[in-house]
Amino acid sequence: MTNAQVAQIVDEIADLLEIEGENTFRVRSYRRAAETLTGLSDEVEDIFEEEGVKGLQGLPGIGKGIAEKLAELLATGEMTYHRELRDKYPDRMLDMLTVPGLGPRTVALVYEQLGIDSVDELEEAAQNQQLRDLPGLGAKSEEKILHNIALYRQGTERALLGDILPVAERLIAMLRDDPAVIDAEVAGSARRRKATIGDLDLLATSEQPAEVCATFAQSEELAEIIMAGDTKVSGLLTGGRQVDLRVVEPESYGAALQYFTGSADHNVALRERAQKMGLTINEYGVFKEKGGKRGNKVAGETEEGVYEAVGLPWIPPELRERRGEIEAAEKGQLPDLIELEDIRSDLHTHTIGSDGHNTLEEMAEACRQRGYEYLGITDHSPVLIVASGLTAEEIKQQRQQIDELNKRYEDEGVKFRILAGLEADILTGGQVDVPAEVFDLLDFVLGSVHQGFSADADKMTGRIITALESGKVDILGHPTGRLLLAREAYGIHLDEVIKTAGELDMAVEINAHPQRLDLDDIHARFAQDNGTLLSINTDAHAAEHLDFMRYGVATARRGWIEAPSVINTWPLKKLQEWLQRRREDHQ
Ligand code: DGT
Ligand code: CA
Ligand code: CA
Ligand code: ZN
Repeated sequence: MTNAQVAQIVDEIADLLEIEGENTFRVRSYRRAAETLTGLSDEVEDIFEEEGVKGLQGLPGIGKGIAEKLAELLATGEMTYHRELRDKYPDRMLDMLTVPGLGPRTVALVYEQLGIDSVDELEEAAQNQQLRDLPGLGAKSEEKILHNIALYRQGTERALLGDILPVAERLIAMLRDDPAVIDAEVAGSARRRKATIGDLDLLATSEQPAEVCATFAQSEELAEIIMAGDTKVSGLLTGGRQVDLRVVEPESYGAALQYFTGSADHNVALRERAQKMGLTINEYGVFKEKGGKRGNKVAGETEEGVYEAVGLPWIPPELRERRGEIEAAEKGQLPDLIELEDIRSDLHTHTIGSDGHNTLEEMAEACRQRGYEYLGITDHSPVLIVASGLTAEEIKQQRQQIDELNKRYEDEGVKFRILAGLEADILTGGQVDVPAEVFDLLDFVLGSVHQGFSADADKMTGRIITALESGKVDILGHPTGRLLLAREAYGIHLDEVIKTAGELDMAVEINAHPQRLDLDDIHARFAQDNGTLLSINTDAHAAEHLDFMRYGVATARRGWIEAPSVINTWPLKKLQEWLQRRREDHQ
């Protein structure tokens, strides 16, 4: 258990006691304990392991009673006292406490006076003006509660990386513009480029932290301030997502960046390694232990220095998930990760020919602006009428248009080409929706499933493998059909599909659309380990969607992917040879 998790349980006890109307002294003792745990630089788990209950009792604000309860929690993963308190109230009542600005006293009040035990009921009561007559509340508070419930609703789920990262980068640019700021970085899961983000963590370094915090708290990007201190500001973005800014001194900036980038699991592993070397590592720096006491600081200013102090090269944030990165770093075997600059084309794009917003020429122009060497157009196939799939006749026309444009590029000496592709539906029987008379006209086919999602995993797997074995598909598009935060992946034996694709020398897509990121990092890594080729594509339905490429590359990096595994990092000639070979093999 992380300190944060333990602290959260202790804080919840304080909430529950307050709801119960316990005396403020007891409530405060739990709050203090939670604060101590949150601010602790060592792991409470480690302290308990090494020094037992005594070690816990030695922490500021933690007496015998709380220490014993913590010991039970750390030893068994559960705390009887907490569970018994929790069992007295429905879970949804505790949800009420996560509404911004709603504290235990108000929750207890509406529960006792009106029997309200959920956010829904509270909202209804506020709308019906039933709260204004309660002691200490008024018409203003009803309005505020309704406003905060709206924020709570928007902010409950995780957010897409694609929605958060642009905001994060704006905030970082704003911080760097502040003359009091020396440097600033995104931290947490956003820096690790996880597909979804719980809350946004930002870090800045300055000699005047309080000034930086005050300026930041006034920013228009923040819809609400939860907490504004001298070294930390917590607030809500418009949309309700929480953002935490921490401001540290330059001498511990690297250590803080390392610590707050996480993941918590990676940090635990790094700390264990440090311990074996007689070092202590926390958000302030790396320290030599002297006779059990913390001694000299050996690193902290830079992140590189922190890793160097424990005998490791710097590890890219995307790898920090405790998936073998520390062992690889130790052996000098970190992957040479793919970068956005390695991408030479996008092989899954749409035009106004089917359901896209831009013309062929506009898409090509946008790709040229992004420095690409070629572009694959993949409008939908005939069967997908809802997305205006192309008829065989329209496919022929598009081929002609592409030839004309390519001719023009050639005449003008422009080093850019368009490939005629098709996003062919994989039908419920595993047939690939490519009209026979146009198959030879196409440079490549991307096969995707768009219907029959409810089939069981065996059926879906069989259907996709039949399609792959037909030899008509070169790239398997968005292999699981997942829509992050909206739709689960369909049932599929993905490892089997990836292996089959590998055996057939096909590529499997990492769809870069922020709502898909499909394959995910784990399966992308499985593909590469298995020798199966990948293709990172945006599925752009408009020119600006081409910028989603960065999220696909981020997912690939989280999956340890190196550029040669990804076919659209290859020069056009190499890609064409690969496609040619595939055609010949299947004749
Ligand atoms: P999220 O917000 O759920 O998308 O994921 P993170 O990774 O951003 O997690 P968050 O915001 O709770 O914490 C940010 C980083 O701070 C986390 O990646 C590692 C570090 N951290 C937070 N609490 C603890 C803790 O109790 N122990 C350790 N070792 N690290 C922690
Ligand atoms: Ca976070
Ligand atoms: Ca956080
Ligand atoms: Zn598509």
